[in-house]
Amino acid sequence: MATELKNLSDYDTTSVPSGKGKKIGIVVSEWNNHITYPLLKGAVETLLQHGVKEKNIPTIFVPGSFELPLGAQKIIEEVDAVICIGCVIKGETKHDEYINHAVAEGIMKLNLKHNKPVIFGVLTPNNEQQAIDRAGGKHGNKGIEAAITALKMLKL
Ligand code: DLZ
Repeated sequence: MATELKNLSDYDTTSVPSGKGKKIGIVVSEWNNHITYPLLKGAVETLLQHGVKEKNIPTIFVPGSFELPLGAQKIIEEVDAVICIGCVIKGETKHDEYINHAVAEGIMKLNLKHNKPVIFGVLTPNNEQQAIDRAGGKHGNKGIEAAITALKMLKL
């Protein structure tokens, strides 16, 4: 998982399956939206670039990352895949651990229950700078990677 000095969003566009005809929903956490909105932008631009039509990218907003699984559950029936976008920055207490574990488990359960890709596009940084680095900074944009993951999983 070492990502130091690597821009994770550099990828070979020809290796990504087309999203033509696919409907991919996005659920975005409003908490830390200076981070989550750039992630959303990265995800949407990538889906469009790979053939998903704008009208086929329904996007909904939830208050915080904890609400991402329920948000995803609300739209999962109407789409082929869901991308969940959030950012939980470590603080003085263990709140981040509780949120991250709950969200990861909630998202995984949705994957298996609905047999559809539900992508964990949630940053779990130790500090603000690590978040910025992954939302269009020196480590790329995790929203782009979440979109690519969705397209690859739809191809399985
Ligand atoms: C409460 C809270 C805190 C302290 N930190 C974050 C965070 O860093 N990132 C995030 O997405 N959400 C945070 N939240 C909000 C929770 O996700 C949730 O919205 C509230 O606990 C209400 O359920």
